[in-house]
Amino acid sequence: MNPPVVPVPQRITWTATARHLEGGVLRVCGPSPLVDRVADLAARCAGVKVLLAGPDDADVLVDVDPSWRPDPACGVPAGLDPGLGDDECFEIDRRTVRAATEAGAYRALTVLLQAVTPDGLLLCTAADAPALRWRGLTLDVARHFLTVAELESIVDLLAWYRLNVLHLHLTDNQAWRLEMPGRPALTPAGSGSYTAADIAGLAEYARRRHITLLPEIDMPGHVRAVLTAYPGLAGEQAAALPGLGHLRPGVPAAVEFAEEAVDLLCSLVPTPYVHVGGDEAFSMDPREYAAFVRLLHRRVHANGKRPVAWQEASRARSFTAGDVLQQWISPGDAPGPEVLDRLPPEYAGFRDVLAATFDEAPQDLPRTIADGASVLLSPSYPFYLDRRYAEPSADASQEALMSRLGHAGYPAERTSVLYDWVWDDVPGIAGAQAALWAETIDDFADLAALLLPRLPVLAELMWNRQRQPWPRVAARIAAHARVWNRLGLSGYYRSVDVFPE
Ligand code: TNX
Repeated sequence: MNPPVVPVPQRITWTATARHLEGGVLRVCGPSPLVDRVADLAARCAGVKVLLAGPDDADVLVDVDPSWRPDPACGVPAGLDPGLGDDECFEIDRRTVRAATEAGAYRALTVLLQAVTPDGLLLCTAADAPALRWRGLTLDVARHFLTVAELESIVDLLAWYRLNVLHLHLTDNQAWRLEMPGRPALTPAGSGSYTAADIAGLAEYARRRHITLLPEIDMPGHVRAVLTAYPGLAGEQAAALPGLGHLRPGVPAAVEFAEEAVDLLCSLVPTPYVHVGGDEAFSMDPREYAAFVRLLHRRVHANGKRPVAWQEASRARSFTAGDVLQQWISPGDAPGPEVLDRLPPEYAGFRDVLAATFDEAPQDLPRTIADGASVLLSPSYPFYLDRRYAEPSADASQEALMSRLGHAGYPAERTSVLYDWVWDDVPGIAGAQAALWAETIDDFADLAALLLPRLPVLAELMWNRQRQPWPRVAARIAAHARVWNRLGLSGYYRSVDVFPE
């Protein structure tokens, strides 16, 4: 049997029986706030009705018992306790769910929702724990704005796949999406932006699904939108750096702006983490870069929060215990001489900075771990979702998509091959995170085509280190197309790896 549960639990045995569900309704006996939250997800993702029930008429009994202990055979989840590391372990014994926390019971109930069929609830015994504690998705809402309703659908999708972090990349060269008091030029009316209340509301929507919202303001590079809105922040560099530009530690107005931005960021969410960017400051002197990262980290710490930052930020040596570095450079990413010797004019003076970004990459992870911080794995291979599919679509009308969508610099890859990736099991890993960059995305259908069907494959890698034969994985994932349709993601790529003709 291969019921469509994704990620597949580490240990699971299906019994050959299903429990008939009266009127198609799943009746759950458990803490009522928990059952309400599961009912919301069930309605939105699957159109399944979940009702709170007493022990006598329940289909499923939930036992949240703090003294319950997970099956050691599932291993101890790797990663720091990030305030999202609530114990997510659980066991299922036919109609009974046991966990030490509501988070664990919620994950178990999402497994059961995926086991509801027209014949009823498929019964199993299962013991499960995530391989990695932090399992996330980075979404680039700077290059392509998403409405709050669209973001809520993405949060539902993450919950469906037992992921637990949504990272919003809110600012970049092309746009700044977060309204900032006293800085109206950053978010002109009609351009698509979020208020602090939008972000707080989304964080609460996510919290109800045991998902942490991680907002990012990217500095000191990737700030063209800021320098265009407030040219005074550029100091002397503006004219010299068309198209690039960064915030400099020696420009008091720039430092003041950065501190305002960090304070705002820290006020947005109740959880411990905020992301302060730090990637690809290619036009910056490395010492100025390090000084700026240090002041960002200091400001986050002063707000009582923990910084997350992109890989190069490791070089500033200001990460402390509990902070998180997001790796992004994959060994294949370093530009060769054919690229470095033919840089576009605005990069011409920065060949060395650019080359060093990649040459120094192998030291970043060990250094961060030695500094006591943790590493979030987002190497572009396999985690960047703006990589083209190497396999065709079963739907001829999607043929043109792969000439338009995805980053031209990354080799295309088959979905089935991405599944084989494994990580080095070194201490200091916080977890892993997929990333959907949006330079090539025009609408929600484009987004769906890059996100699906790959996200569930990556979610499975993060939760479960075991590998099944690909056809079994594909069959489980293919059964979810109706969930994607319900969430407005009907533009998913009809990859022949997942939907064989
Ligand atoms: C690199 S990885 C970026 C993004 C781009 C992405 C395209 C990283 C931290 N920065 O600005 O959107 O590549 O794949």
